[in-house]
Order: sequence, then structure tokens, then C-alpha cells
Amino acid sequence: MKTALITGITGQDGAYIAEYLLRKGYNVLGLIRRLSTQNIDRLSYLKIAGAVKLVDGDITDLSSLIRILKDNKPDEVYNLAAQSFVGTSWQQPILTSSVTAIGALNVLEAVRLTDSSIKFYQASTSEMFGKIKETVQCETTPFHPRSPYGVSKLYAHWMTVNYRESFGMFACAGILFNHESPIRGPEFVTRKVTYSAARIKLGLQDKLYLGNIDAKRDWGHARDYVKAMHLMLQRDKPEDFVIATGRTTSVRDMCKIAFDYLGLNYEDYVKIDKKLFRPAEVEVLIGNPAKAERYLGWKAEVTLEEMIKEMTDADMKRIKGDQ
Ligand code: NAP
Ligand code: F7E
Repeated sequence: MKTALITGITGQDGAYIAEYLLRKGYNVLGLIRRLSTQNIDRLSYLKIAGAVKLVDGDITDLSSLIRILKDNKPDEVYNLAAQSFVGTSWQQPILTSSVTAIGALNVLEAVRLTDSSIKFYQASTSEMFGKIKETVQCETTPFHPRSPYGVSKLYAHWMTVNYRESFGMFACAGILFNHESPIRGPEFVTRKVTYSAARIKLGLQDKLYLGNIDAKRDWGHARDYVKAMHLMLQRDKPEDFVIATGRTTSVRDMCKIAFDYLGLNYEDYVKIDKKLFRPAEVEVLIGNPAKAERYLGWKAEVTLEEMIKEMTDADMKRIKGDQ
């Protein structure tokens, strides 16, 4: 039985990959930071809270990482922990860099110092492409991050490459484009839209305020994307992969999909709030997943329409449950 350590297990992807690895027969460990309230809602939502072993630590604390690796001897480490909200990264750039950039280096160092044969996955991101240099982005597209989050992720990405090249570690980065689900954080735009559309339908809200609705993203489903993380660590050779659907959609059109599903016209409810625009925007992203298709046999399965429907249904159910 293989053992996997997941940092960020309480987040969206951490919960889905834990579910996926448990189904594959893994012993799943999750790093959990000390908080004054318990934060396992996503694990409970997927009904796996009792099936994973939670271990205390923080990716900004190298000694806790070394202790966990020594005590538990995992075969694979998935570094998913981060301050992952782009908007907050301008408000808290130093915290974002400490966690998202240096935190990843701490995990790499802990692996190198403890047992450098442990396979390591880094959660890299399409935000590293930022002000895009090619219309469709792939593994060789040059980077130009546009936020403290993107810059921090680029540092972690290059450290992953560097540890692979310097120490021969099995370290890979998945460059994942946006992926969402019913357990996406409510601050991200898809979930903000599905949650608000459901509240509007139920008469609990009048308007939805958004920022730049002309921005375009390549949106997939988190449940599909975590499979690619695992596949990358099962190969003989560590390499980096773009994980995307190959389709891009504007925030405006994503709103239309969600409101149409509920029989509403989004133009009657969506209003623009200039305060929600970002200091520097990533206008458009669209990934080319050809390398992942060829070498991992991976392909996105869930369409944006199917995912928005699943998210909206889940939000409707939650809101009705709260009433
Ligand atoms: P998420 O829901 O925001 O989850 C982030 C996780 O990191 C949470 O479990 C959080 O714990 C944990 N964390 C934050 N600071 C920590 C610290 N100092 N020590 C230990 N854990 C800490 O993010 P996600 O959407 O699942 O994304 C997973 C990873 O993929 C992130 O690295 C993200 O940047 C990256 N990524 C995401 C996407 C996407 O579209 N979702 C695309 C590309 C890359 P708490 O619950 O305690 O806050
Ligand atoms: O914004 C625009 C916003 O916050 C998407 C993270 O998982 O994916 C995510 O980052 C777009 C942007 O995601 C609102 O300006 C308009 O252009 O949902 P988001 P993100 O910034 O793309 C990448 C791949 C990651 O790695 C990150 O960790 O939507 N937008 N109006 C808005 N966005 C938000 N959040 N809220 C609005 O009101």
C-alpha cells in the first residue's frame, strides 16, 4: 500500500485528490495547520473525513515538514497548499510569497533532507503565463506573471525544476488551468456566480456585483484535474505538464450559462463594480493539453456547462438546507 502526503488537504483539490487516492487504495495523510476552529468541511462533503490521517504542520515551518516526513515515510508528496486567491495576493503580498513561494521550497527541502527518493508534485498554475506570449499556452510558452500570486508560483515552479535538475529528485509541476467544483471557494468567480444565481432564483438576493467580465478563462472540473496530478507521479521520468481543456470562455458567457440554467436573464442581475477590477489583469488564458493527452492519456471529461449545472444544483441544495 502506497502512502501519500497532501499539503492543502482542506482545500478544493486536496479533498478531491484525497478521495481519488483513497479509491486507489492509498494510505492518505493530510497536512493540517492549527486553527481555532476545525476546517474539514470539504472532506466531510466528500464523506472521507474519517478515512484520512490528519497531521499537524504548516508549510512555512520546515521543522514540522521534516518531522511529518520522518514519522510517516510517504512515497508521494502533493504540494497543494498555497494562499491561492489572486485578489488577496495584492492585499497580502508578503504572506502570499511566504506561503506560496517559500512554503513550496520548504516542502522540497524537507523531501531532499529526509528522503530524496520521495516523488514530489508541485501545484503550478496558468497564472504564470499572465500577460500571454502565445495565443494558446503550452509547456514551452514563456511566462509573464501579473500578480504577487503568479510571481510566487513561478518561483515555486522554477525551484521544482531546479531540484529535479540539481539533485535528480522526482519533482514535477502540473501547470493547471482554472478548475472548479461544488467545493470551490466562494470568492472565486464561478462559485460566486453559481451561489448568487441560486440565491437570486430563490428571491434572497437582487443583484450580483462582478469586476472584469470580459476576462476569459479555460475552465475544467477539479475532479478531472486531480487525476492528472497522480498520473504525473506514476511515470518513469519526472516532467511538467499543462492540464487544460483547450476551450476558453468569458466570465460574461459563464454567467449566461449559469443564469440560463435557472431560467433567468443574467443581464437583469449582473452589475459591474469597478472596485472588483484587479490592479493588473490576466485577460485571457487557453491551454493546449496535447502533451498530457499523449504521455499521460489524460483528457478533460466534464464540460463547462455540466460543471456549472453541478455547482448550481449543489448551491441550490445548500441554500435550501440553510433556510
Ligand atoms: P484552496 O482551495 O485555496 O486550498 C488551499 C489549501 O492550502 C488549503 O487547504 C489551505 O488550508 C492550505 N494552506 C494555506 N496556507 C497554508 C500553510 N501555511 N500551511 C499549510 N497549508 C496551508 O486551493 P485549490 O483551488 O484547492 O488549489 C490547490 C493548489 O493548486 C493551490 O496551490 C493553488 O494555488 C493551485 N492551483 C489551483 C488552481 C485552481 O484553479 N483551483 C489552478 C492552478 C493551480 P486552510 O484550509 O487551513 O486555509
Ligand atoms: O477569477 C474575473 C477575474 O478569482 C477569474 C485560482 O484558482 O485560477 C484561479 O485564479 C477571472 C479573473 O480565478 C470577478 O478578474 C470578474 O479575470 O475565479 P478567479 P483566477 O484569478 O483566474 C488560477 C489558475 C489559480 O492558480 C488561482 O489559484 O474572473 N472576475 N469579476 C472576478 N473574479 C472574482 N474572483 N470575483 C469577481 O467578482
